[in-house]
Amino acid sequence: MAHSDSLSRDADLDAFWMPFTANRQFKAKPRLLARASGMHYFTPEGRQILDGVAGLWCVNAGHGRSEITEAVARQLGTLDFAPTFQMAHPSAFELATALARIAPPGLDRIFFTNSGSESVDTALKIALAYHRARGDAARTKLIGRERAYHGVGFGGISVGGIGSNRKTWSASLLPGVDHLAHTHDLKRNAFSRGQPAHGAELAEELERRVALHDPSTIAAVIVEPIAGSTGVLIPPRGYLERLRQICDRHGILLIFDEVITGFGRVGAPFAAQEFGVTPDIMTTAKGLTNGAVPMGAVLAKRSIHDAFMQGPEGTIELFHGYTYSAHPTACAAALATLGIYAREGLLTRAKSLAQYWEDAAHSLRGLPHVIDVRNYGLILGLELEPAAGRPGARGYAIYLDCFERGLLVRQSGDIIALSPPLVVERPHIDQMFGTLAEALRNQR
Ligand code: PXG
Repeated sequence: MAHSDSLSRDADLDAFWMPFTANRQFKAKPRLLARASGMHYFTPEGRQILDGVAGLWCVNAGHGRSEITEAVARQLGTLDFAPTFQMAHPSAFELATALARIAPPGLDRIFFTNSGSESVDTALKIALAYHRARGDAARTKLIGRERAYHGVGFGGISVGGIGSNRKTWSASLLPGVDHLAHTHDLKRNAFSRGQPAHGAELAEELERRVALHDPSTIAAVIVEPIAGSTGVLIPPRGYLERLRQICDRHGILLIFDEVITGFGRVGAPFAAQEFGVTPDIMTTAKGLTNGAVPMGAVLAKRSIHDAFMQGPEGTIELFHGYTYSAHPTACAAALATLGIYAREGLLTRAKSLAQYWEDAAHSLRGLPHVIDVRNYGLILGLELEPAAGRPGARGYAIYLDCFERGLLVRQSGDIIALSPPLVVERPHIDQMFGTLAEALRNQR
């Protein structure tokens, strides 16, 4: 066994304070991943695990892509780091140009970050600064949505709609934030295939928030086109279109957080294109580099960017950026990734598999505890009846059982999500739903 495959004698489990993890539970019975290739992870013992979630919704081209490895190695050997403050390096421009080419119409000005959380905070800051740059400085309010996940920065948790976050850090959230209702409605929409039929009217809530606060005070609305982390909530038909109309009516910017829906997950490069609704600003990360190197990008309409390009030429127009914005290694990984997506047609491949995926998903209907199956592109949300008095326990049991059976899924409370690499083949899909069915039957 290679040294790096397993824990060395010098490493114990205590020092690493793990993110979004039940640390004590994990450390009592750790699950380690040592290698990955194509559709699979391998444990240190060599057990093969089918990756049902593209790592964490990010490895869209599958694991171990040599094109990315080689591009990163080449870049590190040529230019390991270059500042992008007041200077730059060529691949930053190449990547921005390549991204603009696959972006929704007009979103061709690109700001680089290192993660989804940074993309969200960057987008919110751009929105606020944009209104100010145009002399509309009273627009300071932001509107998010219940059950939204926008990463972990203070901006992101403020517009996010996760109760526990808002409780723990309640005194430190951004002021002037309001939330729309979420769109999850099992009574009317359970077992929908694709976009649910009911709930477009929930967008009218925005009109009410606007009336309450006065339109002249609202800077932006941020939503995930499909909410991922909080359990795969697919937008009702007509909902996003109505949000767009209301924002237009009142001069409010619409931000789509496409950190998980971007880069082919829904069958088009971005959900904006798939749903035919163009936001003013879009946040991305994850699939941008196939998860190989941390990187995010915020795509803004040219008119938003141009509003900043005024005043004396020597002024810094947007006082914002990260040491690692457009890091050369990340740019190299992203360019190689976009090359793979283009050559292999991965940004639209989900569309050709979506029907097969949907039929396989809905075969779970009727199995023990299943109260909803929902799907879009290559995404599954499987909702289970919570065990009495033990919310989340059933979801965790299924997650563990699947892992034992050689399938990696994501669990959020009693909801299980799948979002495989976009190179998935039909036999993998059969295996995923077969394993899930066994795990469900195995539950009491
Ligand atoms: N926005 C959205 C919509 C996300 O899904 C972020 C922002 C933050 O990205 P970073 O790169 O800062 O983590 C995310 C992250 C899950 C899961 O299990 C989802 C995310 C992260 C971890 C787990 O669904 N999404």
